Amino acid sequence: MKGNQSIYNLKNNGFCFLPRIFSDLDIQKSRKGLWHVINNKYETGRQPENRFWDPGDDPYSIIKIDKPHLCNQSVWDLITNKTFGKLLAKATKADSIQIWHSQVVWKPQSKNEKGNAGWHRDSQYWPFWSRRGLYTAWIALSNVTARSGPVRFISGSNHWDDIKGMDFFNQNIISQEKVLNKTKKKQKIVSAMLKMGEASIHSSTTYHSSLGNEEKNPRIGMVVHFRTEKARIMKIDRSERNYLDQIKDPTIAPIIYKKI
Ligand SMILES: O=C(O)CCC(=O)C(=O)O
Repeated sequence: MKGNQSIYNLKNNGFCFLPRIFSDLDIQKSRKGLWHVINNKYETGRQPENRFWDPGDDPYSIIKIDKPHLCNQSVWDLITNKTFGKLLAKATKADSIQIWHSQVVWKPQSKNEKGNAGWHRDSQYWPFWSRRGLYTAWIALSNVTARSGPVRFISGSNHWDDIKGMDFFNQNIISQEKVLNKTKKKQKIVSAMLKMGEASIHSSTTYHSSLGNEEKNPRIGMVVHFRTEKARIMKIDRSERNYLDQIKDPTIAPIIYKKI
């Protein structure tokens, strides 16, 4: 990802790339940890928040599990890495970084549309958060190539109005792109081809998606949703309030950087 590190920035493009942060050992341990979580083995005794795939389900389909960092120490250690926290703070010009959510998106070799993640912006799923101060870091736990279904960002889409019909869970990307092309004539799409241990960051309003993995080896992303001190809680109902109460618990929502 070398040359690209300085080309893109969060403010103008809505995404940026970080240099390699994690060691081979970090990667190996967290890949193993995530594989355990995928297979219902929860080393810490804690369950993930949500599972969208279970053993026995289609082995060619995208595997998404929410908050795997609760279930496995190596996954927890990966995302709470101090250097990672510092780099997130530097990229977002923030004084504090709190992880409030995570997911593993593990993409085995895909068949049909089953490996697709539809176009969306993360903020559409988070009505309880302001759009400001909310970001996602995507850590590559495998080498991500053009053929393995990289995350693709639309440059500058962080400044767009909402577009109806976009959704992570809609795997019919062709139909979504018809809508996108009608709404926005010009789009610059940038694929995040990351080496193992590198990461990207995107803002909560950046449109992104990914296509299937045409390679034999899985494409593995550890997705870290974080907030800075600029994030605000919106007017919310009781169930959303209960959900967000988790941010008061450092064993669920660790603060990984604080300026001193
Ligand atoms: O890993 C993917 O393909 C999609 C990830 C995603 O939607 C995200 O990082 O917000």
